[in-house]
Amino acid sequence: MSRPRPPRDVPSELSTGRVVASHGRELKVAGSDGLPVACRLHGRKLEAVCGDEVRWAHQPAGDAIAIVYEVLPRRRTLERLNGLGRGEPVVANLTQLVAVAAATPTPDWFVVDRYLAGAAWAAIGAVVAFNKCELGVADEAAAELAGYTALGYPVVRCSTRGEPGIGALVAHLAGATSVLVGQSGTGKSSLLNALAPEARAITQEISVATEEGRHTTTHAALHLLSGGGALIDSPGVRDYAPPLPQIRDIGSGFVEIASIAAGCRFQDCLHDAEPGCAVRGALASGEIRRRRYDSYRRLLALGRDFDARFPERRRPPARVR
Ligand SMILES: Nc1nc2c(ncn2[C@@H]2O[C@H](COP(=O)(O)OP(=O)(O)OP(=O)(O)O)[C@@H](O)[C@H]2O)c(=O)[nH]1
Ligand SMILES: [Mg+2]
Ligand SMILES: [Zn+2]
Repeated sequence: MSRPRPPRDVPSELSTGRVVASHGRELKVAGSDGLPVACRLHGRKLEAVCGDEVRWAHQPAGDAIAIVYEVLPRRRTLERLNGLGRGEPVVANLTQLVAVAAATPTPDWFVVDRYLAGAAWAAIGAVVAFNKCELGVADEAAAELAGYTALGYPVVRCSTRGEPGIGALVAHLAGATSVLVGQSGTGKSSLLNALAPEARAITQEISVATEEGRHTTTHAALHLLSGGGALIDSPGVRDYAPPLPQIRDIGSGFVEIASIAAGCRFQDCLHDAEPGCAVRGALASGEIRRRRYDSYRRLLALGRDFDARFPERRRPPARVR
């Protein structure tokens, strides 16, 4: 899709800024002085998400709402898969994604895997954070975290209420533009408040009845960190899927599968039921973790389902520009 051209009636002097909050057509844009300005998107074709760089100007009549005329090209964008099988931007111009799980609610590691795969496909760095550690870390969670460490992902244990604190997370955020993602109620907004106290993000106890978060955060918001870098808080999810590549490339979102796949008998092996599959061999020997392989198989099934429903997905996308 081509980027909409700037409209004709644009003021000659535009400022450049970054979207720090987006509510549909209404945005908050921080300029070079860091102060947020209330803005509205010009024209229906423009779309902006938190983290976007935009060009904007005050209205001549002195209207309190300024106008965003242009959204600059995005670099690394976190996207989610929409119902039509396409990617929809969630936050733009990131360097790093922090997948947050916690002692409570019960972690859904498949969600973590899908964020990590999505980060890999979008060339965004990824960190796994395990919050509420002052409550203790169950054996199952400790095994999953050790699994991510073995794959080379930085794993950070943290707590906003006690030991081990947030120091290890601070070290990973310095200088980066990061987004906190994960299930509702894992403490993303609480971590943001601990890291950038002026953020004053709303937080809420998880439900006693369902032991799930209450989906307290409804819009992504960006805050500057005193140690340099920026942190974006995002709404918690029940589930997440990134836009999927062609199904033969889904294994590239799983580092252990990608590194072993070269040993498969067939170059286009999907590590499903093919003979001579090195990945399934590694699964049998315990070199690849069963839960991660299951995670891969779930994404493969999702890819096949989308291929059946949207045949155009099977063709590599036409090159734009
Ligand atoms: N025990 C414990 N509770 C925490 C910790 N961090 C946050 N919480 C609590 O967990 C609950 C959920 O925290 P939030 O920060 O609202 O969670 P969230 O991930 O932003 O949730 P959504 O916005 O719904 O995605 C709140 O009651 C927090 O006080 C922690 O380190 N330990
Ligand atoms: Mg929140
Ligand atoms: Zn294979």
